[in-house]
Amino acid sequence: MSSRTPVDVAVIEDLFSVPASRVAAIRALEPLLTRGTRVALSTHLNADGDGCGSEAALARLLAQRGMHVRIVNPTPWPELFRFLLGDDVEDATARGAAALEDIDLLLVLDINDVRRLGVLADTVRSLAVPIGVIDHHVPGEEPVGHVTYADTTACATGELIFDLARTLGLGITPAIAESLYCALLTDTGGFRFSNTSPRAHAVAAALLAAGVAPEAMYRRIYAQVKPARLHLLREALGTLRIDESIGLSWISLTHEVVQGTGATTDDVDGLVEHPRSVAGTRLALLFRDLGHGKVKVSFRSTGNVDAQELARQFGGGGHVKASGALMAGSLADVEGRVIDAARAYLAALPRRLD
Ligand SMILES: [Mn+2]
Repeated sequence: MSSRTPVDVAVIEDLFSVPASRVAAIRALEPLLTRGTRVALSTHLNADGDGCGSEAALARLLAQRGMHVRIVNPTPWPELFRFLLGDDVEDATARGAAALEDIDLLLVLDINDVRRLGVLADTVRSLAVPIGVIDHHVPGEEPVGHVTYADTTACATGELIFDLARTLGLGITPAIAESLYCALLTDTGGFRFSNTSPRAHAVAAALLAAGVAPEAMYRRIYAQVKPARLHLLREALGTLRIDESIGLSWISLTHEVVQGTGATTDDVDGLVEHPRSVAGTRLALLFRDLGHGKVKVSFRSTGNVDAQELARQFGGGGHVKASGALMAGSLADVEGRVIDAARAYLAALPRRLD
């Protein structure tokens, strides 16, 4: 785009209208959304902010049409997104597949692969009622729906739910707006990822106009760090070593530190992103002493550095940019061996950061 070419105002205004292909898909789904219908909403294993937000919003929208709605997920509703469920939304997840027995319709959100429905998959495969899918992913190996309303250009499934509400003339209440904002906010990484389209912001603008308080949403979703995680981070950063000459950064955690801070494995897992974020780093390492003569090593790389190739030297593996290995020995011993190998590997590799 040339910096001297002005943007057509009509293009900007178009951002607020529902794309024609979506209107057609919504009209195909509409005959299933009738008064008195018992509908279950489901989403993938370990529902994320988009899955939960889309369900919480759609449950309320379909209730406006006089439908009887329940949520039936393969795994429990995450505590982080509990605030999206009010007294007006029924979560029947605890009843398992039995909660699907008497439904007239199933709507699957934010996935199109029956295998990602986990414990519900077999029941869903044998359901005799219509199944609709609302999703923004490329379909998986075992697509599930009879009627599909999908668009991979949508930043989140929540954007598609918003368009459904607009097309069917349903009201965006403050609770619905919050749920959809949660969907957009989390799936775009706080409006930072490449799916942060102009329309993502247009829909977010409409949701703010409908009453969402952005700071409150930020605090509820992102300002939820447990003190143990920060204590662990302080200890971890105290061990940070950086070799700028070859682009290698690493941190090490003793068994005592992890135990002493009360941190969980989840807390430890993301720590390697800190050495990885150091400017000029090509390879980041995290050493974690498990306390029984074993050390877990995480390898994270950028550019042309193959973390997997290095991890394989130590009996590990994974992906090109993210790998791991479980090694026998003391922390100091394992650290020495891996750092030596990493230095040799990086020294032989031309520098390319992209
Ligand atoms: Mn999504």
